This record gives sequence, C-alpha cells and structure tokens, in this order.
Amino acid sequence: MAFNYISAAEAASLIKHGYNIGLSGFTPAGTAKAVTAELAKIAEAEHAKGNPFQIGIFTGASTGDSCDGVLSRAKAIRYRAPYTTNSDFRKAVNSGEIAYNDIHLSQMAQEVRYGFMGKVNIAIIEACEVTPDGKIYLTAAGGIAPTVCRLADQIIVELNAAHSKNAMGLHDVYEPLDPPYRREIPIYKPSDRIGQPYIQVDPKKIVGIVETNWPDEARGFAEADPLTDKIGQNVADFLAADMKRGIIPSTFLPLQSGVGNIANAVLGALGRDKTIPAFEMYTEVIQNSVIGLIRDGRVKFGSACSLTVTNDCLQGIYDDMDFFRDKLVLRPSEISNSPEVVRRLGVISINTAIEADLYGNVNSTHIGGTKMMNGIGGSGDFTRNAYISIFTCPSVAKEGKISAIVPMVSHADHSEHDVNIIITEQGVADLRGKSPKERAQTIIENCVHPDYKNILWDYLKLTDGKAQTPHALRAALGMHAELAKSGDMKNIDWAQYK
Ligand code: 0RQ
Repeated sequence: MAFNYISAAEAASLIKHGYNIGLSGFTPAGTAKAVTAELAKIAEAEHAKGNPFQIGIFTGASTGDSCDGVLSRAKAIRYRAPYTTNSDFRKAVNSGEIAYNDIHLSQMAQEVRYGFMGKVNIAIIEACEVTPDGKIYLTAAGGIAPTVCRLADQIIVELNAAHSKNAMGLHDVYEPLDPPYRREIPIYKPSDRIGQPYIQVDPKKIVGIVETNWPDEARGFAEADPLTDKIGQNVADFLAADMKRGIIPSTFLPLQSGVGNIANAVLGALGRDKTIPAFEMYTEVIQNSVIGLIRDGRVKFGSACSLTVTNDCLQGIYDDMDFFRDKLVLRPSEISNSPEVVRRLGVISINTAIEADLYGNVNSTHIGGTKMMNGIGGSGDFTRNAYISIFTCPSVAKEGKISAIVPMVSHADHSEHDVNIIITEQGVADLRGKSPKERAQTIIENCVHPDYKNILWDYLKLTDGKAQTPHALRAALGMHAELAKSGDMKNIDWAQYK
C-alpha cells in the first residue's frame, strides 16, 4: 500500500479537542516528538480564539519536552497516564490543572485494553521503518505501542531518521490475551524471545507518515559523586555477601534497576565488583552504565523496555549492532515489567526512595505527602514480585534539612510487606524475616544519618514500644510538620507531643 506522507502540522491537525492519543516510547526514548510539538501550537491557537482544546495522553512512561513539556505549557493536557518526569508537567499537576493517573507501568496497556481510560482515537508511533504491508519497526522503546496501535482508529507514524534502521530486530513484540483467555508469558530466561520484531497493523489504519530527524531527548547523567558511589558500593557489598552465604545462587540472578544517577552509580559499582559474576538484567530501562558493562562482558544480557541512554551511547549501539544483537532485547512494558515473569526469574530489584519509614514503608512519589514528584513508574511492578527488593536513597536531602528516614512516610507506595532492604550511604538495613519492631532498630542503627539517630530513637520513646507497629500517631508526621514550619526537620521538639 502507498502511504500518505504528510507534515507534522498536517498530522497534528487530525487530532481534535477531547481525543485521547496513544504514544510510543518509554522515558524520552522512542517517544513521538514532531506531531505533539505541532499539536501544542494548535492548542495555543485555539485557546487564543477562546476555544477549548485539551487531550488525553496514554503512553509507556515519561516522554521528552516535545511532548509533556510543550503540551503542559500550552495547557493542552486534560488527562495523562502513567509516569512522567517533566518539570512543567509536574507544576501543572501540582496546581490542579491536569488529571494525572499514576499507575504501575505493567498495568498501563491492559488498563487501556480493559477500557478503564476511554477510547484511543489516534496512535502516534515513532518508527525506524514501516513496510507497505503494515509492519512497524519501533526505535528505542517498546512501551504500550502494540496495544495503542491495535486499539486506535488511526495511526500516525513518525519515521525518524535519527534512529538507525539497525534498530530493526531489537524488539520482541508480544501482547497477551485478556482474561479469561490469558495464558502464561513464556519467558523462562531474560534472553527468551516470544514475539515478532515488529508491530503488525492494518496498513489502511496508517493515515500518515511524518518523516523526521529528531534525536531522542535523553537526559545526561551527573558524574558519580562520593555519595552515590558509597550507596552503589553498599549495594554491591550487600549482594556479594548474600551470594557468599548462598541466598543468591552462585550463578547470580537477573537485576532490575531504576532510573537516575543513583541507579547508574549502583550498576557501576556492581560491574566493578569482580566477586559478583557477570549477570543479566531483566529491567525496564537500560542506562549508559549497562551498555558499558555489556561491552566489558560484566553484563551478559539486557532485557528492557527502553534504551534510556544518551544519544552518543545510542548511536554507539546502532553502529555496533553486530555485537549487541544477541545481547539486548526491547519489550513492551507489560512484558518487561510483568509481575509473573519478574517472580519466575527471581529478579533482584533496586529502586530509589524519596523517603522510608522506621517500619519499611517507602514513598517514591510524593514530596511532603501531597506534591507529585514523578510517579511510581515500574518500581511497584518489580518490588512486590522481586526475589530481593532493595530501595536506595541518600540518608538526608536538601543539605541535611530533611531526613530520608522518618517515623511514618507521608505517602506510601511500597508497603512494609514488600520492602526487603533499605540502603543509604550510611549502610544497609536488612529487613527480611524481621518483625516491625526489629526493623525499626536495624533501620535506625544502619541507615539513618548521625544527625537524626537520636531524634528517631526519641520518637520511639513516645510510643508504648509494645504494639505490633508502635506509633505515637499525633507525632508520626511531626518531622514533616516541623519541616513545613521551620524548614529543618532537625528542629523537631518531641515535647509538644507528650
Ligand atoms: O531535588 O531535584 O531539587 O535536586 O528529590 O532526588 O536524590 O536527585 O534522586 O533523581 O534518583 O530521584 C525517587 C524521585 C529520586 C526517582 C526519585 C529531592 C532531592 C532532589 C530528586 P532537586 P535525587 P533521583 C524506574 C523505576 C520513582 C519511580 C521509580 C523516582 C529530588 O527515583 O521518580 O523508581 N522514582 N521508577 O533533593 C523532599 C525528601 C527528598 C526530596 C529527595 N525526602 N523530601 N525532597 N528529594 N528526597 C523508572 C521508570 O519506571 C521508568
């Protein structure tokens, strides 16, 4: 079939007020860019005329500025799910302008299929190739592209020359059936391929192809610093010790690691620690450090949803595809993050907390209990189902005015029932097999910053110390209240709660 080649502006004009658009991509990797950038201009023009113009966005995870950024600034987003990292989007969410549905990434595709979020009107899919018979070859991420392609009335393809056609073959596209017909996902090791390297669509649904040359809007990484290095080393030492005592098999287990500088540093430390054998990743994002470790032979295989790497790193992968082809696979997010597969493979999860409490509950999403930071991402998919679930964070934030360990988290994403290990630069709290009261002791002893140890011991003295989970409820958020009042949690005076 001969396709209709159109401009990004023409493609954007197909999107009407009230539509829901389904996007390819996962993190800024593989996200549609040109059409959403033009859509923001249409929204601004309509708003200037006094007309309403807002859409819903369904995507894999965060996007780049050319989507969430421009559309937030144009006040063009009514609804969005799931995870995002854009600061303008964050401002709009926290000022009540956007309805943000922060769900587990593994659930996004199925919740769209189940109809929980309404119809997908148009899918916008970034591709490195599309064939006349409707085979779409994705770029640097899987996301929810297969599902939105199938459900959407119309598909727009952004054929992006910034991604090499060498990306063809990276993907393993597989979409499960819905209950009551769903079967097991037959992945028994991270390198198993179970689907096709492309998305097959009815070519008649492709209403336009937009040719672009727009690199992914990947963020760079801060250089590892002594703090992130120490956290990374603590994780590596912990895993090496667990392997030595036979809890982790000597062949090791696949790892999942979140995004950001700490995650990057953790992987760097694991790669350097030669007591840990070369390992595999079953994860959602592959960052720069993993690519280096694959080149060094320290990571044997990487299964992920996206290559969330810098553009020079991505180009290096494309240039070296003969080397990487049997060492990488990209999957849709409901497969990369599948609870079933995570539990079967025995994945060790490593994610970042904003704060944790004395009993092991973790807040990954909300600052001060009310303001959205980014979202839960895939951290819950992996944590609940991991062989060992680990959370890392610096023991303090904002020049020490905030303790990351508090009596009670101000928002709970991961409960005490799911969190096995907490690691800060101070040390490791192993919560496995412990009662809540034992957990509190080990967390204060091993993870809390010295400035806050006595403050937290003193909090426990306010409780009866006997109940299953001792709390002094009026004081439980006292450190947060003190931060709001004086700007420093250290100023807390527990006497007011006696
Ligand atoms: O503030 O940006 O003003 O400097 O929060 O904190 O320490 O730079 O760490 O960038 O790794 O982000 C949990 C948000 C950590 C992230 C979170 C402030 C701190 C700083 C960022 P500034 P850091 P990171 C994979 C898995 C949830 C989703 C997830 C995240 C800013 O890792 O979104 O894990 N995770 N997904 O100063 C107030 C506290 C604070 C605090 C830190 N207690 N109170 N501010 N900050 N602790 C990804 C996917 O699923 C795709």
